Amino acid sequence: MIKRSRFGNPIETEAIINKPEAVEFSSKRLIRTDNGFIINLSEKEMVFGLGENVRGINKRGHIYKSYCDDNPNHQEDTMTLYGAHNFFVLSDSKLGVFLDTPSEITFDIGYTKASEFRIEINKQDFDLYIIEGESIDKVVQEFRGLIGRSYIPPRWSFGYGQCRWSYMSSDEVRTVAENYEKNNMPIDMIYLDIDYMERYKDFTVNKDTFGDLDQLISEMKAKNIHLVPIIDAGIKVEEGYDVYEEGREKGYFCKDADGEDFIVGVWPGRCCFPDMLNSEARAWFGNKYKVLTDMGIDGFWNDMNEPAIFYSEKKLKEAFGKIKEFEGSNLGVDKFFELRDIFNRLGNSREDYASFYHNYRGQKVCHNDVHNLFGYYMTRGASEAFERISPDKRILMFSRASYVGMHRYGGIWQGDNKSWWSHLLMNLKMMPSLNMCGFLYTGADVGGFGSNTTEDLMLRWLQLAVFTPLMRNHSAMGTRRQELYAFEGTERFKKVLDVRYKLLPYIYSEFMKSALKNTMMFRPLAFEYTDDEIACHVEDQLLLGESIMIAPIVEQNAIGRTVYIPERMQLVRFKDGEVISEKIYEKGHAYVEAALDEVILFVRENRILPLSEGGKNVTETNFNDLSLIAFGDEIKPYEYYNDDGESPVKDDYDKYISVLSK
Ligand code: MIG
Repeated sequence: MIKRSRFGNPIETEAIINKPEAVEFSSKRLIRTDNGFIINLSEKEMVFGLGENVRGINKRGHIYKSYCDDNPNHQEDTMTLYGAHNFFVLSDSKLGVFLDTPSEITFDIGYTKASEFRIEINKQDFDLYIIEGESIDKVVQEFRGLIGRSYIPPRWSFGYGQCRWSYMSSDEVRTVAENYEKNNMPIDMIYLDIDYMERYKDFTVNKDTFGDLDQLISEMKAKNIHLVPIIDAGIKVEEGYDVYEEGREKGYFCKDADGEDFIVGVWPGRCCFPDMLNSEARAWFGNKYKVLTDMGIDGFWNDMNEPAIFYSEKKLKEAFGKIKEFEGSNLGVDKFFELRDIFNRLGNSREDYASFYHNYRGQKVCHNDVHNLFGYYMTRGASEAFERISPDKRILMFSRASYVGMHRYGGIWQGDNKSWWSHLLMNLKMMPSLNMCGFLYTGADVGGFGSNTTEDLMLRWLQLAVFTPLMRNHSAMGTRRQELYAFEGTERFKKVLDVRYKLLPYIYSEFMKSALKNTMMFRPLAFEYTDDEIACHVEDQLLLGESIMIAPIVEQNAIGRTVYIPERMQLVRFKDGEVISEKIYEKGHAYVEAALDEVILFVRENRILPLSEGGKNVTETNFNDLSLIAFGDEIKPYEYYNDDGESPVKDDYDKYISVLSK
C-alpha cells in the first residue's frame, strides 16, 4: 500500500512515474516536526536504504545527508557522497519511506539519540511516500514500481573494463589492449578519461595525441573492445569553441543573480554549466554526444555532475583580496588558519551553489534548491538523445552524481574511492542499498581510485567485482599502475578475471530479471532470512540473484574467512580454471579458505547456477551452452533470461526466458 502526502509546494523531480493521488498526511510511525519527522525506533528495528552512503548495510547509528557531493576522500564519518537517494525501509515495521525533494535532507538514524530516527528537511516543500508491505522485498518492489524501470545497458558492458586517468594517447590505449591480449586476459572496454579531449573541452578530441581516434575505435572494435569516453559537466569558456558559443548565444547556461552566465573553474579552467534542468538546453547538450557516436562510440560516463566546482570566479576574487590583506601582517594563529583555509574552502562551496540559477519549467530556480537533480538531468539529457541517435542499439551510460529517477536513464559508479580494504567492503555494502533505489548497473572503481593499490587488495577486490554488473578497474593519475598485467603475479589475475566470463550468463540473466520485475539483484541476508537474528546482522555477505550467496574476503593477509551459512548451501570454488563443487554446509558458521587467486561462492539448496565456458570478451562468450551447478532433491527450474544483448528492451519478457532444469 502506497500513500503520498504533499507538503508545501514541491519542485517536480520526476523521480516518480506513477504518482498516486495525494492524501492528507497521517502515520502511526512518522511524527511531524517543524522541519521534518521523527520515527521512534524499537530495539529490533533496522534501517536499510539511502543508496550511496558510507557505513553499514543497516544504517542505524549514524548521520547521513542527501546532498550530491564530490568527496574523493570519504571516510567512515563522511555524510555526503555523490548520489542523493532518499529511500529507506524499516525492517521490523516493513515500512518504506521516500522523500521526494531535490534539496538537502539530514537523516540522523539513532545517532543523537539511539532510539530516535530524526529527519530534517531543508525546505518544507516535498512529497512524502509511505509504503507498507508484507515483506521488505515487497516494499522495495512497490517503490521500484513507482519510480519506473531501471536502465538496461548493452550486454557487452557486463564484461571487464580497464580505465585509468592518464591514458595520454591512442598509442597508450593500444598498449593497454595489447597487454591484455598478450597475457590472455579478457577485456571488453577501455575507458578514455579527460585526456582524450582538447584541453578538457567536451565533444572535442586532442588532435596531437588522439588524432587517429576514428581509427583507434575501429581497431578496438575488431578486437571487440569498446572505447568509453568521459563527458564532464562544465563547458570551457573560450571564443571559437562551438559548444560554448552556441550555449552562450542560446542562453543555455546557468545564470548568476544578475542574469549573466555563471562562471566556475573546473578542469578546463573557466567554465559554464549547461542548464541541465532546462529541457531545451538538456536536449541540446544531449545531441552533442552525437559527435562521438558518429565516430563509432557506444558508451559514455558522465563526470563532475554534482556539479563539482573547483572555484567560482566570485569567490576566487574574494580569496585573492584576503590574501593581499593578510600579506605583511603579523598573523596570529586564528588568522593563519584562516589564511591556510582560504583556498581549501573554494571547492564545492554552498555559497556558490546558492548563487546560480536554472530555468526549470519556465521558472527561475536557485541551484541550491534543486542541487540533487543536476547529475540526474545531465544523464537524462544524454539518454534521451540516445533514443534519437541510436534507436536500435543500447548505449552504455553511467554517471557519478545521481538522484532517484536517474536510474531510468543510466547506471552509476560509486564515485572516487581509495585503495583501502575498508572501501572494498563499502563497495559490497552499497550494492543492495543502490538496488533498492533502482540503480542496478553499478560497481566501484576496482582496486581503488585514489592512493596506491597493492597486489593482494587488487586480487581480493576483483573477487568481489566478478559479481558486480559494472566491473571497471580505475585509478587516478599519479597512483601506482593497476592494470592487471602491472603486477608480478599476472597469472593469478587472469585466473580471477576468467571467472567473470564464466558467471556472465547468470549475472546478465539476474540483472535483467531485476530490471524487468523491479526486484533487487543484490540483497542483504536480512531480507531473506528475516527470522534469523544472526543472518539479519551479517554485513559482509550478500545474496546475488535467486541462486547464490557471495562472501568475499575483504581483509589483508587473510587466507580465508568466517562465513555465516543461513541455510544448507554448497561451496563452489573457482580454482585454476576449474569449477569445483565442494562441501555442503548446514546452517551455521564455517571457516572457509580461499587463496589469492580463487573465487568462492555458495549455491543455495535446490537452486541452479548456470555457467558458461568463459571467453575472451562478452561477444565471444557462449550464453547458450551452459553447465548447471546445483544440489538437492527438489531442484527448482531456473528461469534463464537472455536476449541479443543490444536491442532496446521492450516489455516482452517471456520471449527471452528459457527454463533450465536439472
Ligand atoms: O577531479 O577525470 O571521479 O573517475 O578519473 C577529478 C578525472 C575528475 C573524477 C572522477 C574520476 C576521474 C577524474 N575525475
